[in-house]
Amino acid sequence: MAIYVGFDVSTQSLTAIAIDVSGTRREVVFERSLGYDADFPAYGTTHGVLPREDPLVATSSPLMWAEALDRMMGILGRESGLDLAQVRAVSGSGQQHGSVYLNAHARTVLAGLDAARPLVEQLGGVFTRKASPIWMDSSTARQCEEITRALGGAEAVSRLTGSVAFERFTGPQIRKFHEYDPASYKRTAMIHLVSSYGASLLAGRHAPIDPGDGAGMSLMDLARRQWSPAALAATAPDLLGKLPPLAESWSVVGSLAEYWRRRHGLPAAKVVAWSGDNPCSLVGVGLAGEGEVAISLGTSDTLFGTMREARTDPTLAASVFGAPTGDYMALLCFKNGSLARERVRDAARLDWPGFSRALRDTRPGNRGALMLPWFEAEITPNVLEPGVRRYGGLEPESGPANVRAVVEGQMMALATHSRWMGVEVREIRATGGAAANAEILQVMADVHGAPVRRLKVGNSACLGAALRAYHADELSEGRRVPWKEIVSGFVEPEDPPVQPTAGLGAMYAELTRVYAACEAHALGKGPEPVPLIAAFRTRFGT
Ligand code: XUL
Repeated sequence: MAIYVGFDVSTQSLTAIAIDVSGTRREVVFERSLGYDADFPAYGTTHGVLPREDPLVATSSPLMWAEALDRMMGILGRESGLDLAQVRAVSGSGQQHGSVYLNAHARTVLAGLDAARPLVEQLGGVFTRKASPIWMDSSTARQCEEITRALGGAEAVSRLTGSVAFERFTGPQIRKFHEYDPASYKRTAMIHLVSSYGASLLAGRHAPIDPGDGAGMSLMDLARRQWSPAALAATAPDLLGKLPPLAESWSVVGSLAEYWRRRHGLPAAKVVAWSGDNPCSLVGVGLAGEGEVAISLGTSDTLFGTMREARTDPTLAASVFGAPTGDYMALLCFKNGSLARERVRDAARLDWPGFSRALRDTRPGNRGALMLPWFEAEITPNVLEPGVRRYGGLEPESGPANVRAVVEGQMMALATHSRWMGVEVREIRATGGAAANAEILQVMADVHGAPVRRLKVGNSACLGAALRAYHADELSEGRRVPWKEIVSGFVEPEDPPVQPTAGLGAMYAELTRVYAACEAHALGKGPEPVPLIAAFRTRFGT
């Protein structure tokens, strides 16, 4: 019997999944989530974000993440019913880009954690910055410009690091920190990502960053998988000495620190390097090759797929990260995911069944009524001034039409911005909370003209982390198990797939063109789309 545990420190919750891979048995034997807002109310978060005045700023609490990890370990140790002695390795996934700032004292504290006292009581003095900027932050536009200029322009940054310097990426955030609080920056001995911070807590020592998450910092040379001296110099002084080393995603960082063994009864299992949530999801959805893409409908909506080589997006919207398999992955991130669907649902005074009903009762194509759902500043495309844009006569009061407009808009944005990958989408694997909604998946299948398969395990990032622990454990014992075999039995899609509705292909192809024109207009890059919408209505009926 061999048990592997994956953790996921995500935006709104911390999840743990344990898998059992004994012989032919392949089973998820434990799954549990703790929501920050409800389970850790003392931190005062809303959807996992600390109170804020500036809507462009988004931070969370690294102490809260540690407390959540400690509580989850307690649950694993006392309530899970697992045979803990069989836990061979653990790994994790972290919301990407978020950063944790530690002083020189942290090294000693991590190495000497006292099992008699809760983790949070011991970590109080290790942070040089109490609030961690997270991926929802868009407050670093100026820093992005400065870094971009220093590195020779947006195309150059994209070629070097895999993405342009996005506001949420860690490098621009570090530059801002250095600018606003140089004294605290100076006292910072180590800057971790959420992922490497999680691994460090588990191993009781500073853990490395993997190329999956490292690529989301605007600091890593993507092709070489090394810190880029030019990018470091363009960001902040003395940065190299404050970063953990980069190490392959399957590196064994150490074993579970004594704290976890004594306090919660866990064994000396291997701690495998953590990675970002999207790289972990790539494994957790079992993506085998080019042509298969996954869409994750979570707090953010993301679309991602594997690439053998490090191609970058000529339109500069997408990011390319190292994949934890050693390949590369392309990713598109839309900040207005579940939060936008919730806002529309609330405005229409519906519950989720009512939201689904509205999708069933409205007509595909929405009679040319379109929404650019930018409730929050958007990442794809880059929109710093939030505000929903409506076209084709859609009004905020239009009720069910807004429901169809938000979902169709999201799906068309995914289709438009992933075109550069040149991948003919044969199948979509759907994951994340909103993938439970069959009506949303139907719109996904219709807009993309491809079958959609929902995966049995909703939290693909967390499952991916557990599978990575399994893979790394085997590798460290000298067994190179192919990825197909690692994921088999865990990532089987639920049957039957959601098939695209016959006869809608031409309509959605046209509507997606209209949507792209609306987007260009809203960004001040294109003419009024009114004639296009009129032509669409003439051709496809009103
Ligand atoms: C990806 C991104 C988000 C976060 C949180 O670039 O910003 O998907 O990883 O899920």
